[in-house]
Amino acid sequence: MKDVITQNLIGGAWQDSASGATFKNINPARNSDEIGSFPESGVEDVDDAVRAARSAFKTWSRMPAPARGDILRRIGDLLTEHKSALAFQMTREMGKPFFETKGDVQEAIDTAYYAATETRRLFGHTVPSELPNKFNMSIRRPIGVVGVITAWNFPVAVPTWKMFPALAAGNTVVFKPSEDAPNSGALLTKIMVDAGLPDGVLNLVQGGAGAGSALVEHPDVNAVSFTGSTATGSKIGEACGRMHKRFSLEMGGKNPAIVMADADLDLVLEGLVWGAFGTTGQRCTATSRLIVHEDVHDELVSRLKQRADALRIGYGNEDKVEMGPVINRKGAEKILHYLEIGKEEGATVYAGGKRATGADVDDGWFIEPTILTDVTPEMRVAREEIFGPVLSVLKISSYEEAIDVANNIEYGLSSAIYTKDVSMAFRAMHDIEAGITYINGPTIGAEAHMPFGGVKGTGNGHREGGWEVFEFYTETKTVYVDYSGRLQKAQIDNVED
Ligand code: UN1
Repeated sequence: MKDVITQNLIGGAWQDSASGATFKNINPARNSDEIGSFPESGVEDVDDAVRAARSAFKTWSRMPAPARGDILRRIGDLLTEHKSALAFQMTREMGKPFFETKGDVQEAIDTAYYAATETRRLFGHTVPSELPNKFNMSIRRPIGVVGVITAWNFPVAVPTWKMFPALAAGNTVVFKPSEDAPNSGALLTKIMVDAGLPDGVLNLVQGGAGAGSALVEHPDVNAVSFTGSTATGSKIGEACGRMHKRFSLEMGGKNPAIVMADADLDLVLEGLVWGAFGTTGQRCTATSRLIVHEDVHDELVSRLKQRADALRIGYGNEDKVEMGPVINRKGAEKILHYLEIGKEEGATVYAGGKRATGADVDDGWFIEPTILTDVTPEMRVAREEIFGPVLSVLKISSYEEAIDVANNIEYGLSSAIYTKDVSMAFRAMHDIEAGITYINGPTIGAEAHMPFGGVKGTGNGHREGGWEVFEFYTETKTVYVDYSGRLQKAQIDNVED
């Protein structure tokens, strides 16, 4: 496997942007380590990529779905072969520790094998007709060319959540990775084409907002799947709505972990450290609110502080590092700004709270694992997504209050409740407004074969992952076969007035 690929892939040819423009990407843990200069693509590049995808669609969509599944299986095999080398480059590019980027690749492997098996299902329905000698069924058709726009925090897994089911269903793809993870996207693309995807079935265009909006606005792109910020998602939704395109949005979260007084605090502690500070808190599923019963509040936050203070921060490709940097200067500044807002609102910085310093971290964007206590439900730090290692702690005194506080936000992606009370756990499964609820586990850790997505401001009603994502990537075709040999009029011939 190559270490770095700095070109677009259009119709099977690796190439620079038409204008020759590039953007630089650096290692967030070692800013002096420049990864490369990648094509800053524009309308012309996107147009070429969409044209290639459209022309490949003719044969790809007609290939038997299980034959497409065979290629997906080979992609899974190649990802397995290159797991460590790919993970190393991902950590270098976006910062999370090597053990986490290996998990990211594993999620892609699981998604590949799962999508391969779905190519042997892609179920439709057969149902009785209201008329004699007539057969009714629905089948699934691919949509056409799909635009895939993704974030940097899961630079391999999340693109595959979109591309693998899209390809399995017979669509072709134009993929625009995040500007902060272009190399991971390019290496993934190379593995996918090496596994046998025909030219034009998958096209890669690197770039920022310009490339993204060219893709969304292209009249020959039939569907767009996006993971990223709420602001960008809203713009994409507006454009797609105007152009009658199908679109799937995965956006922000402010995920609560509710801890009731009867919870196993040792288990809670492990779950909070992983949920709040894993991936440096930069998951859309990260635990960003701890909603804790007053009886166990003090003990829990003090034990949590000890664990947060002891986390080993550094460059994720080095041994024993537990938490990496945040993605870039802008990300770090946003987090620090929110800490100022929190203090002004009356929250207490109970642990962390500033940029980390030291020989090991001075050349990167590192923020200390931070715990804010005395947070109340109306504060901005309790309601807005910070996307960093910051946990806001809210104290409650009953289950009902916990649910009210948990639901008092515009988002609804993931959630958790820790309790030994079975009835309370089952009530919470229904009461928490979120697409995902974990019982006695952290808010992170979705599995590839389960539906993934959020309610309220997090998304627009679609699910990724699992079987439900195939609904998004297919159109239903209804087919009637009349073998009576005569004209039969539905709603008329079978009704006597
Ligand atoms: C994301 O942050 O966009 O459930 C995805 C999880 C991961 C996926 C996160 N498997 O935390």
